[in-house]
Order: sequence, then structure tokens, then C-alpha cells
Amino acid sequence: MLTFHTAATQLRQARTELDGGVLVAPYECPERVDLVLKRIQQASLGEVREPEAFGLEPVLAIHDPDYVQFLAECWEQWCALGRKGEAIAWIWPTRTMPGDVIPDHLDGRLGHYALSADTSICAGTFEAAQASKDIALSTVRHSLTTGEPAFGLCRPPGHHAASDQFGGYCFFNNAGVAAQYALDSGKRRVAILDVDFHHGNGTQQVFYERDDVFFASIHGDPCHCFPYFLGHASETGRGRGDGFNANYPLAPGSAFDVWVQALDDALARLRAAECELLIVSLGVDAFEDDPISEFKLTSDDFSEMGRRLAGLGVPTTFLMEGGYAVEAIGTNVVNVLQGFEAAE
Ligand code: OKP
Ligand code: ZN
Repeated sequence: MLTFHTAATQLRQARTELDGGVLVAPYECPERVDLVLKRIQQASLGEVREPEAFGLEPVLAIHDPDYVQFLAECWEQWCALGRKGEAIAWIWPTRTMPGDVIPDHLDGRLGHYALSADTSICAGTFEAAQASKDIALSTVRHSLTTGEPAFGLCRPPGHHAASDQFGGYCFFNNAGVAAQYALDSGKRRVAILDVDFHHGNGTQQVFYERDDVFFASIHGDPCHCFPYFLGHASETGRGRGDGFNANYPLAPGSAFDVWVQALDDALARLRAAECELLIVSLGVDAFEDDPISEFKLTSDDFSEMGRRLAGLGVPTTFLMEGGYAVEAIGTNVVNVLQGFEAAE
């Protein structure tokens, strides 16, 4: 299988993540992609190709222009304020404030455009986010033009990024940008299946009122897990999007026997929706040893996941999301991709 990747994803080298009341080295680190690339080579998965530059137009097809401008300017403006650390949001428009006036001051703007405090903005963040969406776009274009499966080794990930908010290590919603590109290239309906441990709140929000993208997500129950405020089974879409959103919140501690039932149900829903392309938001943090997640999938389970995804029988684009057990991230990703290829 062809992989798309570029070293520009490493331009984000954040030093701080707010975690348990202290600033730690971020879980979403550049070594993640080094280790996936290493395993791709070891396993002879296939060629690794550079993406092409698509510019910001496909990003603006799903993200608000003021949000994109905020991301472009944030680091420079933060530095101009003489701040010592990285840019981290610390005040939000909460339920007791309307929040309908976007503040001028950067601290207020950070709160407006952030959905969590785990994700700093630092030098190179905007550039890495652009590289990541170019990887997603190049990968989906390859699947669209050849019908072949392909893997986009995106970093930073994307599925938590909403139309005008970053967080959960995500800035541009890579899967959403790719899905919109597929629609704008002539596809009538696209499926996004999110197998990352965390609910893809951003992807759900972007497409919630639309029937041209079917979004399904299998994730830790938001009553117990990040992002806490979205991802319940009762969220099924709105307006013409009603029936085109399917959430499978599972209890922390769930193993593959439970997980795979949700997968098979999600695949049946995708099949019934007659989607012409499958985009897999491929997080591998459902792994049993993941440091910030709570499912119990084994490395062999990821192979079986790949086999079952192939059963859908539609052109498939895999895009990297989370996965923080760095010692196993390469094995788990490549197991999905090789399981898929073996069953194709
Ligand atoms: C991103 B992706 C504790 C963790 C905070 C929340 C999880 C973000 C997951 N500092 N971050 O879905 O893998
Ligand atoms: Zn995750």
C-alpha cells in the first residue's frame, strides 16, 4: 500500500501539554511518525511518497476563515506579547456567558478558538497542520483516481478539530478536508469511520447536518473519556443529516470482543448508506498499552480490524489520528493496513 508523508509534519515540536495539573512533554510527539515510517519500511508495506501542496482552499471548504487566520497568526502574536511559554488557552465562554463577541485580546481569542487546554500552539504548528492536510488530500486523491487503498501518515491529527476550534492535538480536520475534497471531485456520498479511542467530535460537528457524509465513531464513552461533551449514542444527526451520524460509546476497559460488535454494526450502517468512498480515521490508541486511553485491543486485533474494513469493498483512504504507545504504534498501524490488504 502507498503511504503519503513529508518531514514538514515535524515542524510542530511542542514542549508543553497540561496534564494532571503540570506541564509535561506532549503525548502527540514527532517520534510517532518516525516509528510508523520505520515499521512501514521493515514490513515492506510499499512506497512512501511526498504529498503535493493544495493550498488553503480545501481547508476553507470546511473551516471558518477567521479560525484559519487565527491559527496563521497566533504564534507570532503570542511572541509579540512577550510570553515565555507556549500559547495555551485558559479562559472560555462558558454556559453563563453568551460568548458571541470574539475578543480582540489574544488570550480571549485563544479561548474562543480552543476546545481544550491540552493543546499548545507553538512555532511551526500552522506549518505542520498544513503539511498534515496536504498528506490527507494527496492520499484521498490517490484513492479517488486509482481506486486503490492508500495511507496518509498525517501529523498533527485532525478528528477533534471543529469548523472553528482546535484541541485534542488537532488543528485542521484532515479526514473532513479529505471527505469534502472527494465530494467536490464528484463523489455523491462519503463515509468516515473513526476507530480512534477518542470520539471524533470535530468530524461529527462539521458534517452533523449533512447527508453526503456518513460519520461513524467507536470510542470511549464520553461520560468517562475525552472529549466528554460529545459522542453519545443519542447523537444521530440533525435536519437532512438525521440518520447519518452513528456513535458507539463503549465502556472503559472494553476489549475486542465488544469493540468488534460495534465495528460490524457500523460497517452494516455504512453499507446501507451506499457510500462511494471510505475514509478511516485511523487512531491506534484503542491499544491495551496506550498511556492515555482505556480500551484493551491487542496488536493482533488491529490485523483483524483491517480485514473487516476490507469487507466493505469500497475504495479506502486511511488517515493517521492518535496512538501514543510509541513502542507499538508502528506495529499496530501496519497491522491494520496489511490486514486490509490480505483480505482485499
Ligand atoms: C487525541 B486523539 C491528558 C490527555 C489530554 C486528550 C486526548 C486527546 C486525544 N493530558 N488530551 O484523539 O488521539
Ligand atoms: Zn485518540
